[in-house]
Amino acid sequence: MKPPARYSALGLARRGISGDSWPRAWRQVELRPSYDVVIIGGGVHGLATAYYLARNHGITKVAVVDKSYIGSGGSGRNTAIVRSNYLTPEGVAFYDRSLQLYNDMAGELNINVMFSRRGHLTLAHSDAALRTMRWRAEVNKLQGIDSSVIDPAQVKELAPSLDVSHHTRYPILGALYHPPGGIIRHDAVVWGYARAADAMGVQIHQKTEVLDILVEGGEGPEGKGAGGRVTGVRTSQGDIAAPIVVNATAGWASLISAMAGVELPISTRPLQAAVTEPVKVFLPTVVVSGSLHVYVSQTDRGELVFGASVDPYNNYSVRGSLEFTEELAGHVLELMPGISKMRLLRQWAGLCDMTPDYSPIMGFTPVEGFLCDVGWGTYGFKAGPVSGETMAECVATKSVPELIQAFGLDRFGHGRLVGEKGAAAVGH
Ligand code: PYC
Repeated sequence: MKPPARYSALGLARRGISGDSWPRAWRQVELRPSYDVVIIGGGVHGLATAYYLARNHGITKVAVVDKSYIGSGGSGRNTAIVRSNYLTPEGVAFYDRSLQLYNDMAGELNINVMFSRRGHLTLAHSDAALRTMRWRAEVNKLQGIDSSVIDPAQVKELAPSLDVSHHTRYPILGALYHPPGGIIRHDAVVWGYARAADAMGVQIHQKTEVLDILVEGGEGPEGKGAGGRVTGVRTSQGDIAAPIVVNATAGWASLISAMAGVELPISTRPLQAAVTEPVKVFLPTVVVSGSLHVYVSQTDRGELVFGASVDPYNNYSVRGSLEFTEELAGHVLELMPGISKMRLLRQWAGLCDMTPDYSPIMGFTPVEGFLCDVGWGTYGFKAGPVSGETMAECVATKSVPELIQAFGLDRFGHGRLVGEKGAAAVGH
C-alpha cells in the first residue's frame, strides 16, 4: 500500500520544520446505523482483521468498536515477545505465519515497528524440561523452523549475564534456542494497522462499549444462542445493524460471547509484568525460564521487561501486586545475580483468556454471523497478524482457512484438543 504523502520522508521533514499540527492518524467519525461487519475489540486482532478485510477482500464497510482507546487491552499490556517455536504442528504453522507478517510489517504499513529478531532462549532446568525442549525442537525443525537445543556453554555465549554454574538452586542444563524470535514495539503495531485500515475506509470507534449483541431465531433465552442469526450490536453510542459480528476481545471474550448466547470454555486470569529503569544494553536475547516462572528482554531504551505466570485465580483486575514483585525479584536474581541493584519503575497486568488446551477459539459459532477470535491465553499478541488475516478470510469467504481449522469451538465437543501448554513461556 502506498502511504499518504503526509507520511513520506519529505512530508515528515516539511511538517517538522513548519510546526504545523499533526494530522490524525485515523479519523473520528459518526457511527453509522449499519455496517457489513462489526468487529468488537480495537486491539491488534480486531484492527488486523479490519485491515485484511479491506486489503485482501475489498470489504471496507467495517466498524471496529472498543469500549476504551485502541490498544488499551492486551495489545498494550503484553511483553511484546514474538516467536513460532510451539509444540503442536498446528501451533507452529500458525505462529510462523504471524512471524512472517510481523517481519514484513514495517514496509507494508509504513511504520517503524522496531522488530528485533534477537533470538529467543527457553531455559531447561531439569531433565523433564530438556526432553520437552527436544520435542519442541524436532516438531519445529520438521516444519522448517530454526529451533534447536543448545548446551549451557552456548547459552552463556548468547546471554553472558546468565549464571550457568552448577551452584544454583535451578542449574541451567540447556535451552531451546529459536533465532527468529524477538520483540516488537506493540503500540506501533496497533497504530500501524489502525492507520492503514482507516486509510482504506474502515471506521474505528473508540469509547464505544458493546452492551448487547442482537440475535434472532436462536434456541436459547431471548432468541439467542444456537440456531440464531446475528442482526447487530447495541453500543453505548446507539444500535448498529450488521449481519456479521466478530468477537476479537481479550479479557472480556466470554462475557461478550454470552451476549450472543454462546458459551465459551474460558477462564480469565491476570498476568503481571514489570519494567526496570533503563541501563546500558547487556541482554542480547529474550530469556525465558519455565521453572522460575519468568521471562525477560531488554528494550532498545535499555529497560528490562519482565513477565511471569498468570495469577492463580480468575480476576478482571489489571493492577500489579507486591507478591508478584517479590517473587519476580527472587526468581530473576537466581538467573541474573548481577542485576540486583536495578530498580523497578512500573508494573501492570493484562487479562488472559485461558482455554483448556491453551489454543485459541477461532472461526464460526453456532450463531450465524457471530464469529470468535478469542481464548488467546498468554499468546495473543504474537498471533495478531495471522489472526487478522485468517479471520478476514473466514468472514469474506464463509469458509475456514486451513491454518485455523484445528482451532474451532466445536473441538471441545469432539475431544479434538490442540494441547499447547507445553509451549507456554512459563509454567501456568
Ligand atoms: O508465550 O512467549 C510467550 C509469552 C511471553 C509473554 C507471555 N507469553
